[in-house]
Amino acid sequence: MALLFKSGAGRNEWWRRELTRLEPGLDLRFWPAIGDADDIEFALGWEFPPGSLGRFRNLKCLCSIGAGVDHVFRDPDLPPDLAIVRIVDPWMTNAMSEFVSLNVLRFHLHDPEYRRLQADAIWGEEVPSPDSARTRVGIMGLGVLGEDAAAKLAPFGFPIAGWSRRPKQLAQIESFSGEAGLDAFLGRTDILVILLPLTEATRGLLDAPHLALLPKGAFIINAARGAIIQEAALIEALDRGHIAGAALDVVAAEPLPAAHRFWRDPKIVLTPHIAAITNPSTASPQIIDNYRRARAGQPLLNRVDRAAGY
Ligand code: NDP
Ligand code: OXD
Repeated sequence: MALLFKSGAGRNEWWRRELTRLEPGLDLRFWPAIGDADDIEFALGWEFPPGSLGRFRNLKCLCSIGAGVDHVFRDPDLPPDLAIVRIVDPWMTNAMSEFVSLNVLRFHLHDPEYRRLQADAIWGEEVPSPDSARTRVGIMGLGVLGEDAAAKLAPFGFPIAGWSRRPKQLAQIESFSGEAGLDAFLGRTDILVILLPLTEATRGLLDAPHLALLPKGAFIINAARGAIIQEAALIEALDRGHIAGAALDVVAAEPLPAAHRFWRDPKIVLTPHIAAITNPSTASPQIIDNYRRARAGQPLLNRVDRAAGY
């Protein structure tokens, strides 16, 4: 049984070290050096070319090398019965919560305004004191990442709400859910954190009418997928000051083209999709666990719900 690996992230040797340390006899094949396609029973990776997985007749499981699986569902010829799993790793979850906390605190503490004052060499300008009890944080997506970010932000004293597909009961977090809860959730949110998967239901969800529901002067942090926000609507909302600023770790077209206006917009803080990068050292144990489970026909960990798309 061979494990086929494909990733463009340039960490192949690190992955080889970790995976073979845990499974010394592992027959590890690096895309595109596949060998006999019938040997491949487990695939681990990012963006296998559409249609390519159908040729592996003995493939039992596809593991996304990240938490997101939208790249998997872009393949219209994905074998219909293929089991799909994803990475759920406390190390990665903590990294995301650090990223979210950095940016929530950045906006809450008026950092964009202080940067502007610094650029103009102005000392002592009066900026209102921040009060965490009055900065309402709203987290779209209360899954593995959203729930952890909410729990880590709560001790600062922010009123925190979350929006998910199904209602939740979480200590200190107000729960909104489904289409019925979306408008009220946005209307009470000063700092919006996006931690949703990209699915048919969430693509383009944050359009002009939904952005207009946020209070004037709201901030947005998108660490999920760029295509969840309609970028033209975001630019328009930033230009007229309805949205005061955005921290974007993800954009609709990655890598962001050099001519894109996001690079130069002073209201945007950009990072290149690094909020929570999969760590081969901490992620490999669950991958090898799933590889063994797939071989033994046992239930897999971190299984993706194909009907829901995440
Ligand atoms: P989970 O699957 O654990 O959580 C997803 C959450 O989104 C759930 O709360 C789910 O609701 C909610 N949700 C899904 N669809 C809808 C919908 N239509 N309406 C309302 N709520 C919805 O995912 P993770 O927390 O592990 O990851 C979230 C995303 O973060 C990933 O899909 C990936 O795209 C992105 N990501 C980005 C990284 C980066 O470096 N920038 C790194 C890792 C992940 P419910 O609870 O009811 O199911
Ligand atoms: C992921 C990502 O989904 O890196 O893990 O975006």
